[in-house]
Amino acid sequence: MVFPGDKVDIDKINETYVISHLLNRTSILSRTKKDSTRLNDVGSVKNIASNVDLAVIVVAAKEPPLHPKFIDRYLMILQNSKIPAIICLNKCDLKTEEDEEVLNMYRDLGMNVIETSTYSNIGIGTLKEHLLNKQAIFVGNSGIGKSSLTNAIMGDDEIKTSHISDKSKRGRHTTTTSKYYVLEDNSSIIDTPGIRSLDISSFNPIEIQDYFKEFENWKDKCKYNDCLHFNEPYDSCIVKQGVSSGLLSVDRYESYLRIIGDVLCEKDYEKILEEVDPGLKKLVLIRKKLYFMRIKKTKERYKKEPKDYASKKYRKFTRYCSPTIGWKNKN
Ligand SMILES: Nc1nc2c(ncn2[C@@H]2O[C@H](COP(=O)(O)OP(=O)(O)OP(=O)(O)O)[C@@H](O)[C@H]2O)c(=O)[nH]1
Ligand SMILES: [Mg+2]
Ligand SMILES: [Zn+2]
Repeated sequence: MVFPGDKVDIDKINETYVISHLLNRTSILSRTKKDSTRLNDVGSVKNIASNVDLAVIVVAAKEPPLHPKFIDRYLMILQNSKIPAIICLNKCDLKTEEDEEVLNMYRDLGMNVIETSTYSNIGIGTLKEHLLNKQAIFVGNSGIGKSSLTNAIMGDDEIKTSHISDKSKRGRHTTTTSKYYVLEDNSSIIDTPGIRSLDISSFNPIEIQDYFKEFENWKDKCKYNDCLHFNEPYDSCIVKQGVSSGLLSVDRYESYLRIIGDVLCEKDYEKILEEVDPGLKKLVLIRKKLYFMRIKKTKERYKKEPKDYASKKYRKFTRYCSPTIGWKNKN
């Protein structure tokens, strides 16, 4: 089977091009079993793209509010597949101070973070520069503007985009299959459908902390070398002490606990949180409360303001280019 980004040899037989040979892949990005989308393919392993040089993890300001939990699973999967990643905050026209805090945390971790707005035409040139001579992929939840960004970069307005579902603010899965677009200068973009939750249950619990770079200088000082930094005695765990003292981010720690909950299959996040020391748990819950207050504020704003974006009509067709077939219009 071929996937977006595959490189192939083709033969021309009677005016028809056929794939004669699939070249070796340098990388393959897959979603594993339990990832859920609306598309009912839960339970299957699905390859998303091949030979990806750069993944752009697209997140959006405000809808819903930005939280590391939307980024960290992607970072784990990409790092595991050895695919370099950058973070792109789209809808920066809606950016709040809290969003800026989250972004700065990733900047401090050495990540490349850019900000874009397809509405205000901000950062599109910068994003385009990152894509130069790369086979790039846009990944992220539904409704955050991956297709809108692809439109903006391609300089046309033909890719189907949609408005956020009013009730859930979750987006509606407008893009249903990955599509490959060729830019000039040996560059290309693979626009992917939004994934609601990424399955990371195949990761080993003790490995999770390796994806939390800021834990690096702390974790070796924990008393137990298999410390998972949640239900071990507080005195023995330097990571937990780091979070309590404000030197490590509570939001990232919360994201870490969620991932640990997923990986230790029998436990969910709530159960994990029950086992965390009361003081630390309180700290996490306060942040969570603040997060939900921001969601409430966003919802109220949507009630008050006219939904100009809702009137946007669905585009009639999408145009895509397959590396093997060429340009095609699709109804
Ligand atoms: N405020 C604001 N809204 C934007 C921006 N870019 C896109 N949107 C809106 O966000 C909504 C979702 O955009 P899409 O491009 O369809 O999102 P997507 O990530 O491709 O969604 P899926 O295909 O479902 O994964 C649309 O209503 C866009 O108009 C932006 O820069 N600012
Ligand atoms: Mg889309
Ligand atoms: Zn520890």
